[in-house]
Amino acid sequence: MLITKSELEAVAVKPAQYPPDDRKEIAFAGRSNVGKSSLLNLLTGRKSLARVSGSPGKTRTINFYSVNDSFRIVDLPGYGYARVSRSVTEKWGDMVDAYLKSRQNLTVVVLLADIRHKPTAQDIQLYEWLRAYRLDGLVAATKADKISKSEASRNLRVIRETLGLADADKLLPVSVLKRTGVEDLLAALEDLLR
Ligand SMILES: Nc1nc2c(ncn2[C@@H]2O[C@H](COP(=O)(O)OP(=O)(O)OP(=O)(O)O)[C@@H](O)[C@H]2O)c(=O)[nH]1
Ligand SMILES: [Mg+2]
Repeated sequence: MLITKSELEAVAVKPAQYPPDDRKEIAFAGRSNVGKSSLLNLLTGRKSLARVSGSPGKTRTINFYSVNDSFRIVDLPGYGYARVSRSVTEKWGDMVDAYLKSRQNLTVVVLLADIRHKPTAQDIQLYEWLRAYRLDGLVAATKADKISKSEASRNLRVIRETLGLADADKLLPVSVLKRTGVEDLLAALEDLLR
């Protein structure tokens, strides 16, 4: 799949602000700072379509991007970011929960996990939830440029085991810095959108 057109279509903090559920959506979910917005920019070939930051908690709204006029990629705020007040954190969670639980046209959720770290309890919970709802899921292991090849294959095994991925489940290493893993990810998404 080649992405030839992408644009911000809607920004939402509640369901009334979502665009119509007339086409399939792929959501990017994962911890704050894991690289969701960066990966969106890499896939769409647009450096500053989504805002990226070195400090966690950059994306605070649910951002809907129209892609090729045919489907959407939805950039979600990250979880597990402690430097905001508890009530803000809860609202954040509720906002993402409402999207994940109610969106009829949500087809695929890409869970992003930092290749350097063991998935957290929240990562595990999200992945289990996706399975329970029989949503198509795949996992992208981000920031693959940060470690050596041998370390990467060891860590990919740990991520697989910790999340309880089945052999058929996809775990794809990606690096925004080195621009690697994009084609495999796009091919996997294309399959799941069919
Ligand atoms: N080395 C390296 N850095 C990356 C990569 N992907 C993202 N980053 C950096 O990680 C930081 C966080 O990236 P974002 O894309 O803003 O992360 P996010 O998951 O959208 O974060 P929130 O919006 O807070 O949930 C930025 O400083 C990025 O430049 C990667 O593949 N390699
Ligand atoms: Mg972001």
